[in-house]
Amino acid sequence: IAPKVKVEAGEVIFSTRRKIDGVEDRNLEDAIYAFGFGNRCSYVKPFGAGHINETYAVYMPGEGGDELAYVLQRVNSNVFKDPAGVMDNIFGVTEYLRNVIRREGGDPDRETLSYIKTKSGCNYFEDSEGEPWRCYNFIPDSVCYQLVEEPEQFYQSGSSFGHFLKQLSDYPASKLNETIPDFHNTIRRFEAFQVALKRDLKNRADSCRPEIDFVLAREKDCGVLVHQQDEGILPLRVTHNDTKLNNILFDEKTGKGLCIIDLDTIMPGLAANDFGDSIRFGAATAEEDEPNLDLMHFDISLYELYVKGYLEETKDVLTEAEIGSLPWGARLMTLECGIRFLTDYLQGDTYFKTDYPEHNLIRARTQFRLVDEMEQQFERMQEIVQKYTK
Ligand code: ADP
Ligand code: GN1
Ligand code: MG
Repeated sequence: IAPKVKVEAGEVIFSTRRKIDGVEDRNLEDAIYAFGFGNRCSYVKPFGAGHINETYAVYMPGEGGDELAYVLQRVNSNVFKDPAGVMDNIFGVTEYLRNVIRREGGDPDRETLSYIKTKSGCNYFEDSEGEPWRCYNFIPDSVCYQLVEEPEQFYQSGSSFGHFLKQLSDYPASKLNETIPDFHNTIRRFEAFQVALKRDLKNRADSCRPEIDFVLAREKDCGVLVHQQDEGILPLRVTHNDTKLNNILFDEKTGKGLCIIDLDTIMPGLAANDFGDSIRFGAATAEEDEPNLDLMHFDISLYELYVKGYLEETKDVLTEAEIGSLPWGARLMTLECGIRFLTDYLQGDTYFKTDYPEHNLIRARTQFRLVDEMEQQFERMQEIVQKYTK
């Protein structure tokens, strides 16, 4: 049984009531004032477990004491070179979603994020070092998980991401900025890996020969979906592109999928990639950075639950070719993510946040373990998709 791994807030790092020893972040403080919380804010804690942005929980005085009221994020400008473009996408998509949710009879304040403008009316704040900050309302009575705790959660996750695809199916894709070019172009990811390997900047290649060989043996696989996209067999849709379990909030009371978060990478993309990224992260028996590979397996029963939830929502929207491409999405998003971790390891950890020198290598290994097991069970994975298409 998987351990409970809810996402919790850390220690107080900023407070308007007392000085916090050893922590001073003028930019964080400036951001708090820029969004108008100023002295009203009680305190701030680091929050979340994303690999890219810095996330903070902002507490305000409430009726029953201090309450987590806002989520404040410093956007990683090394990853997102055009923060204004990112924020345009986010404001555009969330405003659109609010209307869709209203029409569905849902609650737009809970089922999508409500971003807040700065006091001067901008959709983000640029600090003294030029780094972008943005802010949204925390959704009360919601939880976020690093691992599937109850299998039902993964069914909910499939259903939510499937529903999200449907909600955005008429969103004008031409309005979207491509926030990270070629984000899920697996061929380009393979090429970037080859460059990193050739340069071997940190002399790390010798420490990961089996992993390097694993990737090199799968060069052809990298083109499977990209070619189908180029040939027009697979259509582009508005996709989320980062559909990890920890990018969805669950309703604490009902346990149902509530709100999709982390909208930075919403771009035109393939349905198979969104499906696949969810499987990569959620249909696994251990966390992405589990050092003990014996604990890491692809759980095909979780896969089946996700397929069920996802196809219940999307089977009348997706084309036959798209449905057929879903199992490949799982294999390739897992392979691609492993390639990205390994590339970052070879380059010296400049992209993903790491806690220790081998962190990216450990992550790459878990992904390749999953790929290996998916390859072995691929026929079964395809049968399961067919089963829920009828
Ligand atoms: P990143 O790009 O760094 O992943 P996210 O927008 O996904 O940024 O936020 C980082 C993490 O913060 C999420 O994975 C989640 O753990 C946590 N988080 C963000 N918003 C909430 C929320 N409203 N409730 C609970 N956790 C949240
Ligand atoms: C990053 O930001 P976060 O932690 O949700 C990454 C994803 C990877 C994921 C691996 C913008 O997601 O593409 O799949 O880490 N996001 C970006 O855990 O690169
Ligand atoms: Mg995230």
